Amino acid sequence: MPASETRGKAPKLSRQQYLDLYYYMRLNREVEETMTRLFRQNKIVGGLYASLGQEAISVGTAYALEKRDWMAPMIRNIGALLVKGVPPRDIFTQHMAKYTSPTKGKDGTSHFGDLENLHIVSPISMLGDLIPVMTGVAMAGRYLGQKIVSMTWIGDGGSSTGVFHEGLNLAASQKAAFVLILENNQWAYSTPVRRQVPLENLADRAKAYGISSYIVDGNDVVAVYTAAKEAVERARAGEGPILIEAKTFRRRGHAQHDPAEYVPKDQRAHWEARDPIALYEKFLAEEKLLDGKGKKEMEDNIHALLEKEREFAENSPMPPPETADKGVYCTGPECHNIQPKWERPIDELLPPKSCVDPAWIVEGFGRGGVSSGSSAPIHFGDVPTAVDKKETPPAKSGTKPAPAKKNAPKKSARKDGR
Ligand SMILES: Cc1ncc(C[n+]2csc(CCOP(=O)(O)OP(=O)(O)O)c2C)c(N)n1
Ligand SMILES: [Mg+2]
Repeated sequence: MPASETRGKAPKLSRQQYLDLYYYMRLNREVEETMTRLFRQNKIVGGLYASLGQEAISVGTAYALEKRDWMAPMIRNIGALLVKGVPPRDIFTQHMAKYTSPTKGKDGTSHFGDLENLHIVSPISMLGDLIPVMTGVAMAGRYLGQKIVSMTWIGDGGSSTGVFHEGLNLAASQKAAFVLILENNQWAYSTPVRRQVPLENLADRAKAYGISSYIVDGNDVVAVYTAAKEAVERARAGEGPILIEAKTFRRRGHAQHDPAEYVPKDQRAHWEARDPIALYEKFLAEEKLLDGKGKKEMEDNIHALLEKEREFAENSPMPPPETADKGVYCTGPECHNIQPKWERPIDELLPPKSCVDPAWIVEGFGRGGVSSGSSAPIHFGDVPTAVDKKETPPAKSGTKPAPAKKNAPKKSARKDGR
């Protein structure tokens, strides 16, 4: 049995939901194709990162969120921005550093958010840093009495940063309603995943924090959505954070400048034959959810929308020079005026109510018990172990008793006598 749970129930999506997933994957791909053309025309100011072949992850996971929920996308999550309601023109103007962009031309990539309406926290370039930030968002939501879930994404490479572990530990110990999507696209820049982490499944990282995890086929949008929906609802119900490893492949280089010639040809061929949009089109046709006419209509709508949005972006002005030093640092209410949205009485948090029922004791803490999955041999100097007591410790529900006797190191094992 792998460390992660397999997803249980069969998906129950309406026809419209199936079509929405298709629409957003197509929109995601077409937005990026439009930006590739703009990049080649030298109209994109910063780097351009592609999520070609990973659209099912951005779309399927973000589609599991409700309007009230919060997310923080990474560079390959344009699909998640679109699902949450960001218009394509914001993505174009932002990458072209136009004055009409969400950051008024201050940034050339996807470093923008919308705290007021869409509940999007701006990406941060430092890999992993969004994990504690979004944990904090989930904790704040609970404090205010909102029933929100927060979500962010991380790559296989980013899952080896220190802050990934610090953040996930914080989320686990706080039981934050937080869902982390680990996009294992096999490469971090030019480093293959197997050369940077000695794990078969990166979902196993969840074991270290005693949290649940899932592994999904990241090229199957229905599988991604189903796992994400289940995780979001479990987190909302108070089960704590959940990690989802979505296995996929980065079909382009790290960014436009990288031809990715280091990728083995057979690996590329394997994944190109598993294009998430082509796979989903086959599914939709087999299930009679979309015919040729419906597909053509959707394509025409997407092309018409993107034509309009691209024209808007191209015709927008660059920022006036005198605005260069404005809006760089938050200066308070004239920058943004965000007030906490209390959804429970503030009284609950004030003494004496807030401190009537402290819970200081965590069951099993400090006794060396295992937290999830397989067991480590217990060898605590100051606590009598099963070996000392010559008995097997009682199993916690869902965990096996520690095989202490067999695996415990022998006291006289060291030849140097230490
Ligand atoms: C803490 C930190 N270290 C290094 C970088 C530089 N950097 C940006 S993206 C990247 C590779 C990330 O690989 P992965 O996490 O697998 O995501 P992918 O690009 O595959 O989506 C690196 C090393 C960074 N932004 N932050
Ligand atoms: Mg990667």
